[in-house]
Amino acid sequence: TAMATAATNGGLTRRDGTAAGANLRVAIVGGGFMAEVHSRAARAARADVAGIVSSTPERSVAAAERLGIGRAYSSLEEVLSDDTIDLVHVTTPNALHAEQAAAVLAAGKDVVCEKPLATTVADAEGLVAAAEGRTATVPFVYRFHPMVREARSRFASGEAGRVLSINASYLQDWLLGESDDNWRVDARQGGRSRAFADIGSHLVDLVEFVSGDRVSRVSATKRTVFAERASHSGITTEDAVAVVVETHSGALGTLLVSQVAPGRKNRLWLEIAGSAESVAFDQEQPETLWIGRRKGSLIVPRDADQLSEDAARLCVVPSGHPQGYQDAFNAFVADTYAAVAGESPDGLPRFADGLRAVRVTDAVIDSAESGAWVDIAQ
Ligand code: SOE
Repeated sequence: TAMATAATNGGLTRRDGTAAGANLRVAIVGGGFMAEVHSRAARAARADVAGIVSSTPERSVAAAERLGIGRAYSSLEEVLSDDTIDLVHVTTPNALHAEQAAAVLAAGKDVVCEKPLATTVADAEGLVAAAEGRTATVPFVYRFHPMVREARSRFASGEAGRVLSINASYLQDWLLGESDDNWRVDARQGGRSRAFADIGSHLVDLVEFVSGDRVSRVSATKRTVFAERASHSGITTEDAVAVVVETHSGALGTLLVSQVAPGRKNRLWLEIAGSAESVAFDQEQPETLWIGRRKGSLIVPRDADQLSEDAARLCVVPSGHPQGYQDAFNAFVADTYAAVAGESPDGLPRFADGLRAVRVTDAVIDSAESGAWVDIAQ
């Protein structure tokens, strides 16, 4: 059935039943949680996940075994000189992204590079230039929830009216304890910003994607709750940051980002008030959308028959059969591979979008450090 085809193709519902990755051979750089998520998505799109390289040859072998990948490369250079590899997924710590993605592009291959695309604006700009003529994408995967597309359609069609205000937050608790530690807290590995670069980048991307509006300036305050953790001391990266934003259309908004909020695991939530209706999406409850009205607010379930075409396209299983994070990831990777095949999927986050998030992140940290409003280039 059509639904079965859609499910095996990940999010990409090609009407002729072909899989977006069917002719692609891909490699993965990195051996952590994200390598696993990327490899599942690549396989869902039926790419050949041919090899993997991690931080040491031993770790590469372990990752290849764990993920059932045929070849463990001993270095990135070895991947890049393998002419049979078409595309590389970069899933390493932040500070390595720019150099590795640039090397992939220089080797004439397409690339998926994890966010934040780079730890400096200059590096991100360099990558956008280097990606000219190639497929180069960044996993802002929350764009691939059907109900996010539905929210976006309501602003794009004018149904929600013009954007008046934005209330959004992204809360997690995995760094709540002093003993919780991770490479991300270290500015040398994660970059100057931590919470905002790591999850605020998703939040801003999604707010702009849904509203169709862009942040024009920010005023931010940040906190490092723990300057000492198990294996790091003198930590300078932020655990939490609060931002007031203004948009090009004149809307106002607030963004709260924290990795020390008890009970919140991955709670990306946004509510955008349009002049006709409000629209609210919660990443932990991705199967519904709240539509707020002065009279008759309602909760819209994910039911392909009732949704915009863009949202319906991403429904891989029928209403009542929950889909979620990995499905969104699969759809992102399937659309990336479709772009490699010459298609132009709507809403595919490319390196320019990665640069945009790096610019906003930099402005947020500049503002938090100076105490002043900071403008963001359009
Ligand atoms: C950890 O904070 C993390 O895995 C982020 O790095 C991801 O971007 C986000 O999707 C979930 O949380």
